Amino acid sequence: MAIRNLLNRSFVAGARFMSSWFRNIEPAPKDPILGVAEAFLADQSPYKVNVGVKCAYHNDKGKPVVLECVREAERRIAGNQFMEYLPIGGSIHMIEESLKLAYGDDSEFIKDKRIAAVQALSGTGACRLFAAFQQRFHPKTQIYMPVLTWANHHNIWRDAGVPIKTFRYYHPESKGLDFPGLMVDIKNAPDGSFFLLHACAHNPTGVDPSEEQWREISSQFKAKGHFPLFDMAYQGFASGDPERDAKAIRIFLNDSHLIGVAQSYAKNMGLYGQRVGCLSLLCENEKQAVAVKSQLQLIARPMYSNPPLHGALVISTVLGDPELKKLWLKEVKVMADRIIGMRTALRENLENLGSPLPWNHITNQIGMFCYSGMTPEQVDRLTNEFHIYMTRSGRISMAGLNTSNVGYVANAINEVTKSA
Ligand code: PGU
Repeated sequence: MAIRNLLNRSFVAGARFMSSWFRNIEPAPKDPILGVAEAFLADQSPYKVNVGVKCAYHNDKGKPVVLECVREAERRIAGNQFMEYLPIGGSIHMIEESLKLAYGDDSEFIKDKRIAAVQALSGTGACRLFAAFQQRFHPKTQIYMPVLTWANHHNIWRDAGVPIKTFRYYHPESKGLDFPGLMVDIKNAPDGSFFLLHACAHNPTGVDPSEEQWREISSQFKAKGHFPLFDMAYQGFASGDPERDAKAIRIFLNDSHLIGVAQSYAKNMGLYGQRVGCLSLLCENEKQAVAVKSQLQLIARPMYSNPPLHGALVISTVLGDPELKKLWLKEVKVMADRIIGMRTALRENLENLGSPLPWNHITNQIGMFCYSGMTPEQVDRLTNEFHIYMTRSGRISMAGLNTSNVGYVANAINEVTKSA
């Protein structure tokens, strides 16, 4: 009896100790982006529209899409014998195909084995791996990010312990690129700085530099010895042609830069939930590439040991088969064209409604998002009065618009902005 009391008492004391450990933990602030998706799900209105985040590509009927090339790849890999672990660096085939997409089918850098590359947990994982690598091997160097950028970029580099600086990018008045500001900031950054660049379809602004501007950016990088990491989460989604969307990277390669590339297949293959991507770093020679890859693996091993298999098999099956790759290119173009069509429709609807504001930026911007220029208060009205959900930054995910809801959304936007 006495022993049981003693045991009980020490159990209670132990429990008190454990609970006090958690008692000091405050709830984390809600993710400003993901809260929008939760509010959308809770809304019972039949008119509700989601143009917020985690807003995957939907077809014109408002239905999520599994690409035909992916369905066919899944049929082919069903029941296959590969259920074992991938190596730490991931699937060699998936990596090979990813490098061809980013660096070009006939890239001399691939032939010369100058690229260190590992499979990553989609675009986020690729960025995070790079940030950890930067922190380990260039610990005192900050990373320059554009104003604006995908909000999670800040979390990724902050959690990796890398100091963050910013450079001018978006120009709110023109709703376009602040090119002079950008060039000055690149010039004024200390030599050898690290820069995060969006390869195409900039998120959240939809504003990309022109080819000529990329050339100027590249030569200024050269003069300063800066290192660019290209985040390429939307290859194919901007123009409908993955080759064209890799233009910025190809310009930098032509100018003999060493670069990093973070690739994601979430959007362009519709593999959001499979978490498949690739991080690659172009080195000076094969020896460096071998060393760099081994160090990337050393960082990945204690984080997640090795990446998941299924998405990698899908990618290597689609991109490794000429017929399936052709089908994929066709399907990417259909998705991009539908989005481009929705830009035109949204702008035309607003203009036909007699909106007093200019809306040309809707069609000037490119990719999945339109940075509308609406204020947080106007977005609140869209949500509260019209059941239209988006981030308070005014970013519209074009993937959520279709021929049935674009008129409704345009009308609501006109209502909340016409007296501005
Ligand atoms: N880089 C950029 C520029 C992105 O926009 C995103 C996703 C990623 C990387 C990461 O993509 P993965 O899904 O990890 O491949 N941005 C989306 C997804 C929502 C989110 O916040 O995760 C968006 O709507 O902004």
